[in-house]
Amino acid sequence: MAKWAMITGATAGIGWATSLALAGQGFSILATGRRYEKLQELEKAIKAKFPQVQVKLACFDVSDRFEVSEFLKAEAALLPQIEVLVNNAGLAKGTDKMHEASLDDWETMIDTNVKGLLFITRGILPFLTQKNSGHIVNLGSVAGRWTYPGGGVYCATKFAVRALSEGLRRDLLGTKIRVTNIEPGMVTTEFSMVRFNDQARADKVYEGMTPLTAEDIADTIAWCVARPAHVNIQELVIYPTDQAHVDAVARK
Ligand code: NDP
Ligand code: 8X3
Repeated sequence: MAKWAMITGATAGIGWATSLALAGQGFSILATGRRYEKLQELEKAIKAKFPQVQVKLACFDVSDRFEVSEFLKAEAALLPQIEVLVNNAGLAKGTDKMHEASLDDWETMIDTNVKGLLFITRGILPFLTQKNSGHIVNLGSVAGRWTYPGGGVYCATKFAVRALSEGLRRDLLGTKIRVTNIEPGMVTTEFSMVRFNDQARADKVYEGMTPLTAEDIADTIAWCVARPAHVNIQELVIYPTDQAHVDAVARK
């Protein structure tokens, strides 16, 4: 039977690259996101490189409980075959100070990065516990270990991802299910454009330095997944060489 990997937020960046990387390891890919045309482009890219790989697309919002439950119902036949879940869908909105920031931005980050991850995990995990195997890879961040000005709420959501990853490992102790929290520093994706909604401001984030690429993170995720079943990479902090800390970046 095919082994499936489900990747949330596969329409761009790390999720897109991870879908390709796991397809390269022979996984069938269940790719999800809100932009259907991007999912279709991803399917074409996977099929062009790995024609034998099966691909399924599911378009929904991870932060919407109703949409998640409709997805779980629609894919009920496939869910027992999921072996790897990559909880990648996530975002930052703004870098305003807490006394000035938008409540909408806060809600979007908390609903997506924390509640979305929980809705998906709660939906998929029973299938993993039932067969006593599987691997959940969460996208945390260095922002889940250290804070920076204007990042408080985004950081809080990624601190939560770290706590949830640890909590999952505690609850799953004694099973064969692995839980990994990947914690990257600066990666060039659509992330900064989504955060600022301003291309010039987004470009400035990476000015004069060499950030990580989505493929760097995808390779790392694929490596974690490919470790022998008795090896669980629990947490992994990955910075670009030009970044020593959340707020320490070497620029030319
Ligand atoms: P991108 O903006 O390139 O990709 C984010 C993905 O998340 C998109 O596919 C987007 O798809 C999806 N997404 C966002 N909101 C929702 C939602 N409500 N429902 C479903 N899908 C959603 O960013 P990255 O690839 O950089 O980010 C991926 C993860 O990595 C995030 O969790 C981010 O916090 C984390 N991260 C990123 C870092 C960076 O520097 N880039 C560093 C550390 C961690 P769509 O819009 O189609 O729904
Ligand atoms: C994204 C990395 O430093 O912009 O999680 O918060 S950072």
